Amino acid sequence: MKSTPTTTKYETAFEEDVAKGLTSFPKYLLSKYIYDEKGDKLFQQIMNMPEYYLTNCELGILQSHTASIADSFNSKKGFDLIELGAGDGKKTKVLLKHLVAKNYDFDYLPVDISQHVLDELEEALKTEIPGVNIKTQQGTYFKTLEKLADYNSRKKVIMVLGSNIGNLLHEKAIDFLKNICEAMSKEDMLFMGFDQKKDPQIILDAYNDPHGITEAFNKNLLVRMNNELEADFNTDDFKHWETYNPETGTAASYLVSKKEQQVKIDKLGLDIHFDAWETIHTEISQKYDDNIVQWLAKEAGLEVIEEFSDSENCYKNYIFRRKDL
Ligand code: AVI
Repeated sequence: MKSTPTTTKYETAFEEDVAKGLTSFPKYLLSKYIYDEKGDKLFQQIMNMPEYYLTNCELGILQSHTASIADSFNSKKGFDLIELGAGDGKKTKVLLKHLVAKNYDFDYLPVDISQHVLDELEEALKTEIPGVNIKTQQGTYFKTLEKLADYNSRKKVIMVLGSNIGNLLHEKAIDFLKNICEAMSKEDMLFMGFDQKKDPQIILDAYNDPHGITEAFNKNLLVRMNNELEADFNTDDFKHWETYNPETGTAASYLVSKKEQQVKIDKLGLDIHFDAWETIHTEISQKYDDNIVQWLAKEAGLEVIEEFSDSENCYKNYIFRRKDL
């Protein structure tokens, strides 16, 4: 049965994106919508799972290369450390502790869409690392970057941890890097984490844990549609499925309909038909190697000037500069 939206006017981007994604073929949903309050909590749990090696790998890199990383951040007039997507700051605190202990002259500007996340981070830093001069920035990455482009009295270090770039297709990742590049001056740098290609089984296990946490995280898209769009998805009728293509380095998440079914999304006036075993593509988590990272950098007008990794090259944090200045 054909399913077309009965209305073209949507109140929110979520409504519009859901209507577009579920009336396309093949069906898809955007992974950014996983992150409501429950999705944030599930992602915290994912980061604490042994299978989700990314967090510990990056934490290990920050712990074992703290002094060199801090040194590369520094300049004569000190620096402003701008972190995009600050979260709970667990990994960043390793750097902040060192920077404060060694009396570096810096301000810390965490950027997050959620004021609640920023308030909690500020509160935690007050007691855990009181020497940090924190200036929280609430807003989207792009809006904040535009604003911070004029922040030029001293060196800017833009930091993006967690391999967040991996949730973007290459084309979008280049746009993201270009936006950052445009906000950078000659002396500024970008410090960014990229999960690396590795044994495909390790990657599959990270996104297909036996505890069912990643499954609940993926299915939170269905739960959100039920809660916010008056939909009647039965989460048990969908299977969480993960694939990894070792050639392209792309891990992809799907929700697969276990049977032929009809789902109503009342708020959008939609009746969505699923064939048995039809898919909804929900997320990509791209894995990289040096060649891909250098190519992305070049396309965006950046160049890699240094890299830090763990002993098994499981994960890398690269430092980039603008190439054209
Ligand atoms: C936030 N992002 C980098 C995570 C990732 O690894 O793609 C989200 C995630 N999805 C499933 N597990 C974790």
